[in-house]
Amino acid sequence: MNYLVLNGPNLNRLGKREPEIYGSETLEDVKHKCEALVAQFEATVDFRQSNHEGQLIDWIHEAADTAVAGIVFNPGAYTHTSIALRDAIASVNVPVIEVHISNIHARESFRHESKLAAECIGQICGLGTFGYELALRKFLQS
Ligand code: CA2
Repeated sequence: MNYLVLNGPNLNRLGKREPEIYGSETLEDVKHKCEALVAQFEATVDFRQSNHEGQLIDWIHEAADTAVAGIVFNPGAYTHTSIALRDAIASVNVPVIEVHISNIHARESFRHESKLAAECIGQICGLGTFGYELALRKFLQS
């Protein structure tokens, strides 16, 4: 089985600023933890980040065409704005779990709504980077 972990805009800055909100791990640290987890199940993971909406859409389409078994998606601020990403998720037959490091419901009101969550099988937020591992574990046990 192969899984895809997608990260949206500014998440390449993880661990460099705002540790009180996002913790001190870098995205590279999260990548290594995800790789170590799936290896225990003899699965693989592609861990990617882009600051560009169109690139994220192309990767979601590619996942469908390459039989990826599940997508863990932290869409960053596109969560709250992007109908195009919502349509991309709806256009593929690949289960998606939305993950947020912070508790978006305990932050500014503009972060409370997700345009994407209704097209995902579930949403994890507020559990730090552990949310990525939880989402992968859900796929691995399916
Ligand atoms: O909590 C999350 O994972 C978010 O998806 C992170 C996004 C934010 O817009 C969402 O509302 C919630 C922001 C990602 C930017 O990451 C930073 C990392 C380090 C320093 C500053 C921003």
